[in-house]
Amino acid sequence: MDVNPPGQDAPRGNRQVWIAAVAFLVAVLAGGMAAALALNGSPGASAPVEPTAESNDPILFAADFESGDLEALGDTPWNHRPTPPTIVTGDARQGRSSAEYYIPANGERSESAPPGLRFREGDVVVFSFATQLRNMSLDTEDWQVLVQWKDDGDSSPPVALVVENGRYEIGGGWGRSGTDPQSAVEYVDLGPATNYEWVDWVVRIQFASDPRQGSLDVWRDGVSVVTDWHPVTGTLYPGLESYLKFGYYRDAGIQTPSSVRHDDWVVWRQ
Ligand SMILES: [Ca+2]
Repeated sequence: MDVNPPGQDAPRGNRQVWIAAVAFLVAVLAGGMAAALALNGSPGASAPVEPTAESNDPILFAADFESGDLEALGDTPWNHRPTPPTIVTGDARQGRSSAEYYIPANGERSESAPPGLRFREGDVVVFSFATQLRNMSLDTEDWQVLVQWKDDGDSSPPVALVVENGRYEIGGGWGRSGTDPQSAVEYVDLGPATNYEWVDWVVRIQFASDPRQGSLDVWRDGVSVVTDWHPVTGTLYPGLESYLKFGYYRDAGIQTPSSVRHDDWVVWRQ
């Protein structure tokens, strides 16, 4: 490229190029930082704190699995293919016990759907919980789901916390009615997934079928990893309510017997 057009002296031309190069570099760095902040969140954003007795934010659901029974999770045998969750003692995130969702070879799901949790247009709800993967196949593209904010319809959920290719991700949207194509899906990365490591999650969802209104914030181990993300398919599907399902749900073709432990679930409305 000729940086010294005829009639211009070389030193001036070089200086202009150098200044332009620096300006370009600054613009690229600024753009990169903005993009990184969009995905990774602002460093100063702190996670919502669980309501106190004096708070106006009502707690909708809580389960620490210390009582030894799973009654609070409701009775949904259709979610147990083939095994229901069990209470396990030791290596808990909180207290002594947690809930273990186990899937053997050729199994498909072991999930809980706490009764009475319904999410509608305009609801803003915070979900605080901890998960631990155990003996999970991590180097696979086969889908594996830990939490679903599931629509009432037959499609895949608008929002789900998943593990894929050794990473945690959150997103969804496959099968939303009225979306063209209906296979539109969008996930954002939440960092590496490692077996036998407890991870604390806080997920704040503004439920809306309009992508301009529906938004997600996520904190991982107290660090903001997603800030004000608006999935293109919204956080609800039009005309449908959503509910909460958590546990472990995966491609039935996965042969490895593995499990997911959950502990310290608290859900509240903001
Ligand atoms: Ca516990």
